[in-house]
Amino acid sequence: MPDAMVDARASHATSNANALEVDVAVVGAGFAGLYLLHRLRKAGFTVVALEEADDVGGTWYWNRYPGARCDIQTIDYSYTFDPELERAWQWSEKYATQPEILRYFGFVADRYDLRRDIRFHTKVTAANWDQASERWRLTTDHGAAVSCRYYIMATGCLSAPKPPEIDGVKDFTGEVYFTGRWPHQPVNLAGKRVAVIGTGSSGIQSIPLIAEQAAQLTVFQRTPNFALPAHNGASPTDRMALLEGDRAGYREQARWSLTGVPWPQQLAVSWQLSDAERRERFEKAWAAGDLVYILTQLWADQGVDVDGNARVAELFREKIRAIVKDPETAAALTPHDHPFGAKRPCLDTNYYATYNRPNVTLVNLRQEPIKQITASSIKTDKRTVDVDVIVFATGFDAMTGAIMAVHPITGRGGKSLSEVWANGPQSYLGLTVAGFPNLFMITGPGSPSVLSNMAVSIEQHVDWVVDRLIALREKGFTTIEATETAQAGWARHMADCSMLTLHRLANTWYTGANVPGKAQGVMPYTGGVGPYRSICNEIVSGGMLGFKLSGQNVAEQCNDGEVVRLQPDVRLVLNMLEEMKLPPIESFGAQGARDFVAQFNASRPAGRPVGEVVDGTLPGPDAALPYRLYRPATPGPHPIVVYFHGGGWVLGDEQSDDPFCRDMCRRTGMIVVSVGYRHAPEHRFPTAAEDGFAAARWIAEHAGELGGQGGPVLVAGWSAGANIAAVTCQLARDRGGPEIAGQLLVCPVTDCTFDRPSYNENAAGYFLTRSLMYWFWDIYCSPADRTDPRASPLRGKLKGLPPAFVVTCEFDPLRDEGIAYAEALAAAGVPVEQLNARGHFHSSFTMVDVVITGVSGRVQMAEALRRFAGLPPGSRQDNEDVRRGRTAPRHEIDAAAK
Ligand code: NA7
Repeated sequence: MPDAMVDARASHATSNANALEVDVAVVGAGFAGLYLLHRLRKAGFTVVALEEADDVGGTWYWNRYPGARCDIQTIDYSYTFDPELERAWQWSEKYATQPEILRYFGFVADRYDLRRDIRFHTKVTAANWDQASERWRLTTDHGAAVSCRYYIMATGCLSAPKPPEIDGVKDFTGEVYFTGRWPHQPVNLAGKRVAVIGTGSSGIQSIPLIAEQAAQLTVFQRTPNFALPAHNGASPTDRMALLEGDRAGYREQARWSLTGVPWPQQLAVSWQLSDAERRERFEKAWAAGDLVYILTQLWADQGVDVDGNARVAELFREKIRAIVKDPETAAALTPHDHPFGAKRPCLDTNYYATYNRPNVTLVNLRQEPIKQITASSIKTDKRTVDVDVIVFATGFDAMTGAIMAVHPITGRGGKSLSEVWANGPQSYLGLTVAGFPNLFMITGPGSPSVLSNMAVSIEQHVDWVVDRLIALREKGFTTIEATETAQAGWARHMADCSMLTLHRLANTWYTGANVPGKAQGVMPYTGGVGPYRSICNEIVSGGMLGFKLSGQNVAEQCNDGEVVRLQPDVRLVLNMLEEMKLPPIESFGAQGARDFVAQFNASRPAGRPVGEVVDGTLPGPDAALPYRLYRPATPGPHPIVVYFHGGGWVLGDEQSDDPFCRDMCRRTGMIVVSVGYRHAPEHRFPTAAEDGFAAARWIAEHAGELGGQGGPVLVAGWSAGANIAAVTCQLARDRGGPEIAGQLLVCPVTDCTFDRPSYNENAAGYFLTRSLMYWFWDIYCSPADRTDPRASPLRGKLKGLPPAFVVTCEFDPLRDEGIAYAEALAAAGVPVEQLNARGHFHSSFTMVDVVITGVSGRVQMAEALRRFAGLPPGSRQDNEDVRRGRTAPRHEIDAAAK
């Protein structure tokens, strides 16, 4: 009888038995399951936990391979819900071993008397939602079925081991071990020929210890990994002092941090530091032996920018080359195919040095893949390695494996979770799935989970779920289910977040790439632990946004909607500004507002290096105007972009958009000349417009002297600067030049009316407010002048203008007048492309290296400028950005094409 049929009969048998009725069933008795049990019981729910193993511990029960340790400092990898528990348990080492961690879970289980509600040796074989009774029915391979109101998967992210996927495994007659299912009895490898397949954390932790025992160790490596020496020992005194000095404060900081470990956010960017400074920081991190530290504390751009990351990766590679004596082995061990941190880096003890031992050989599977495993050997394209033992350290079907693959889960209408997740996991918050009422996942795909200190993320999820169940009970609700709208919104937010970090650039178990045939995509939430927590809290304070709640005796409640519509980094910026509780900028007066902007700009990341920056003056209509010229590092002459800064015709100067000008200079490979036009109230309309036009004409006429190409120039601007750029194009057409090849208008002011919807929808809360715009207009221009096309270019003649690229942002009062201008240009026969940037605000694109999700828009702007100048598409990196979907959708207006 085939296995599947045996399984089916077994399930059928248990499902007919009398079911155990509980409020909540929890699957798993690991870190999450134990805490769930404790909290649920305390809250008065009846609970059973079902656990396949014969004791508590979850992943720490199974992963008993030599060298298994935690790789987050153990003081951080602990329960924090009970200060008494914290005082009662002392870790013996900075990174505890698996036996010590398992003892800890035993200690916790005893302390709260948890075992009495855990059914061990019990595998759930199926879970079905019964709509009539509004309960889940679980069948198991041991004991009665379970009927529960709520079903909580506390199954862990890395608990379903991946099959070896290598031909002939079953033919091998020697000993076979899996790191993720290591025997409980001692394994004696002394004097044996051992093969280890896999060099992730498990391989890297176990290889040095196996090498000490085995006669001969052959390591089969598919992808080299970055491994940092743990420097294990006692917990570092500085971290202990921080924790013990203010335990509650330390824990709270962890909860609101990005990773779940309290380290400050780095502000210095890599290009601001000298080689020596970078090296010093790296050496300090190497000596600290802390993954979270080295992943976050070197420089601000290390995890978000390819160049900033490459600087870390290269220093790492130097270390590997210095430790490993054989250059060929060193080269094979050196990772080149992924950014540092995009694949889970490892923490090791003597890993690289192990390859200097005479009994250790590395086989590089990239050069000689395994062809077959025979009764006594592993054969590659180039050699046959005879072995007595094979250790598979080949990892897990991560994140979704334990939830989806282990047993069928059938939700409302008979829909199975594996169907719903066929193209990748869909969830709301990584906690719930639409169509699966009353089902929760602890640290499921879509939550920070494996990209965080799991201890913090588990506690946050458990607390959130149990608090919700209590609230539901109080209000008489018996079902809770995510809506499709909320879930689709979360998928969009997840996709936006995945643009923040470099995880999407590597093929890893984070993306499902390690399992053949698995859908690909970044599965954990990359927006950070603290931001995630605040979103979960917002959902509650927003009346359970995105959830449908129902109960027999209460009216159904559904507060449908998307929880985050802003880009994740825009949300952070706006939250930060809100916390600052600034008075309205207009209340400062013109000079006060200028001082504020200067101070604000001083605290932003410095713009990136360009070939040369030159300050100068040019003759304006009746006064000299300052300018700042940004020259690319490439040989000239280059086309010239005349740039006008933002600031409502009142604020800013030729330097105030410095990072954006540098970014455009680098991406376009063109000279950018930022013009210091005169401001109101000292110089009211039409001074700024006339200065802008005069500057463009002078720059075009003196292109050669500036090192630029002769011929047409381009114009660009942001906000009021985009207004000046648009006006300049109209004046240049009407006044006989200069010739302009194209205009880039970023969030332009184009009209003096305030009745378009975006003015009301985004009147406040997005930094540029409606009242600030009123103030700018009042200072710049009297009502009588406002309809002049030099103030409101939308009211001018648009025929015959240069091609345009118009950028508008969703959460900007100026959005609709920008769109109106693009549409009017198109209607007038001007070739125009439009970028409607979803989730962005007025300042998104000029906040370079702060609003990282703005990169796609900036890539498109630079490409548009290059097209206008007749240049081929830009750098490979930029094209790569576009190819990898880093760019927001753009649409060309039909009329323009004609
Ligand atoms: P990982 O990190 O997934 O490592 C598995 C390793 O096994 C990795 O080097 C894989 O190479 C390799 N592998 C997987 N399948 C094969 C086949 N078929 N042939 C050759 N090599 C293979 O799992 P770990 O158990 O080490 O660690 C899991 C997590 O636990 C870890 O990240 C920590 O969070 C704790 P690949 O890189 O896929 O090319």
